[in-house]
Amino acid sequence: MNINRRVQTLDEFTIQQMRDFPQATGELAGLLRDIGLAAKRVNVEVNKAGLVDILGDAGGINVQGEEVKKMDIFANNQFMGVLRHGISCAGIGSEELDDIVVFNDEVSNNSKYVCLFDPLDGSSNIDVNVSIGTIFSVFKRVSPLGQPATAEDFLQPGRRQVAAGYIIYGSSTILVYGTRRGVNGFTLDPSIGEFSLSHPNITCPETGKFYSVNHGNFFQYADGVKKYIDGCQKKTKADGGPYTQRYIGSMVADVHRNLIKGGIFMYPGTTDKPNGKLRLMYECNPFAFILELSGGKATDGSISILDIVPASLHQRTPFFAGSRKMMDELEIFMKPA
Ligand code: P6P
Repeated sequence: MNINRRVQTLDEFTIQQMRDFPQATGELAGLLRDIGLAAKRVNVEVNKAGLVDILGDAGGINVQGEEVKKMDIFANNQFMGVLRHGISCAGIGSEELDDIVVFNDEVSNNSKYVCLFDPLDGSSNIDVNVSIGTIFSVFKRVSPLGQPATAEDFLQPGRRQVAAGYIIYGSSTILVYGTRRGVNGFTLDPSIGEFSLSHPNITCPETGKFYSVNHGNFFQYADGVKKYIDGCQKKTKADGGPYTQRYIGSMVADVHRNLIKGGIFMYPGTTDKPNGKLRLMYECNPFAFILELSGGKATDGSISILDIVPASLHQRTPFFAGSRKMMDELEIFMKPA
């Protein structure tokens, strides 16, 4: 066995991408490396969260009306700090911040991109050692360079993302991101402290056997959703089943499993929350971008997530995403009668 298998680090991979595309300025590559650096710093704290006073509630309530965990704040500050002091990002939007933060210094105002993120998704799982994650979305600015970034730079339809991805802090720590050139996954190698290419050219299987949904809300779902879930439970070997219901309650972990193995993830609207729970700009858009790039699909139940024109930074949307054939079957059930 070749124990010296040449594995590209994230830095080497992004630099190779620049060599392959000489017209690239390197700003996007730099931004992705900045995100990798912040992720390594968050990973250190997540991995020892039980040992330091960083568990539990920070005492605040965020704009979502959710208890803010100390780790949420720490993660938010790591990503915001690295991006503010980099040379590629003019400002950020975050689940943890009521409004966008425009960096407004000479270098940042000349940066081409803005970034949105959920710094620590699934944070309710922090105290019980369930995988959690960071989700990020990158847009090219529409406002003039040299000026501070504006709200319009952020409120763009997801189809205009230039990059998007996530980090899972789990049994291993993996960073997955997609650009128009494809989706690639990098596993953090503790022996060298670098994200190393482990999942080149990720493609979402066209079908699968996992369906992910919170059954506790079943009776609040629309009839088409209930009929589809009912159908999932009745699948036999003859029609591609039997299916398995897997729902971790951590979007990053659930969607990542379905991306790799095939499956469908659903967070439908309910009678209590007609727009569902998940946020469009920094949860649904990034995953929709990655799924469409890798051959999967993501909708709000009627249109592609990527075609939703955002009205506000923290707006929510129903979210259905995964293997194309499973999504196509769901759409048959959801078609208006
Ligand atoms: P529920 C975590 O709080 C989160 O935002 C996602 O990571 C996860 O998929 C979802 O909420 C779980 O929500 O209502 O099923 O507990």
